[in-house]
Amino acid sequence: MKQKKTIVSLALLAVSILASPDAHAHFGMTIPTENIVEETSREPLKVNLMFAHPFEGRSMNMEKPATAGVLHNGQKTLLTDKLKALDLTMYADEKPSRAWRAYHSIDSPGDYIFFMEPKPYWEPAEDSYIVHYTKVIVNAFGKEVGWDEEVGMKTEIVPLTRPYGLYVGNVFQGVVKVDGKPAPFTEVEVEYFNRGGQSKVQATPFVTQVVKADANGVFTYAIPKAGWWGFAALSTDSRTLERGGREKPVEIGAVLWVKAEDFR
Ligand SMILES: [Cu+2]
Repeated sequence: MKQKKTIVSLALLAVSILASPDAHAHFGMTIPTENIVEETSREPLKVNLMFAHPFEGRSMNMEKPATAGVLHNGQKTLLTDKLKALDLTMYADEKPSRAWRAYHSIDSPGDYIFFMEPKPYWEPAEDSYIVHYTKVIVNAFGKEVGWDEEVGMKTEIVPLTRPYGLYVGNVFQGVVKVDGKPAPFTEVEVEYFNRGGQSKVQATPFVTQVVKADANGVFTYAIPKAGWWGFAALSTDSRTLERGGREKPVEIGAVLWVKAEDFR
């Protein structure tokens, strides 16, 4: 009897190990070279567009995004056609994966919201497609206007906390929206961009922090460490996509990246 139990738990362990490498916590990523611009530069700002497991240090090959763009002073500029393909190694010992880079001149004051809609990514471990509508906000020349505007994506996190100039320990809040309406009780996964793999965890649950939005779609998280943090609010799309003659679900994520710095 005891032996049977051991066999069963070993089998479960094997299943969880097999399933784990790609079962959790994918994040669309939009990481700019800087998120606060105070001086004019001749060089355009670079924004890397990626698809990865930000803490564990594995990135996926990403097809060219369906849409990439920037919202500034109420005006949307599409950058899709000008994206440059990159083979990026984000973590130590990793094979390079296909990522994309957007370039945009930061030449007038106010906030710039960079956003992307990737093409659906097939994830066999979840028997599902994944589409992460991802964005990041860059502040320019001291004018703090625009960060709480909506891009109007299928699903989107609208920040309630100003998403730049954040100290470590600050509480961050945002509203999760789907089709422009608050999405109550949505699960939000939170991950640190563990570039270079410097940070280690005590146990698996530390990799991806999980909070849920409240009845108004508002989630809250206190940022514990300096660096880039991603929030991914996950829902299931009402549409399905066909694969091999079968209809498959589509996980839609509203992803927002913010950067925190130490108080000095
Ligand atoms: Cu993956």
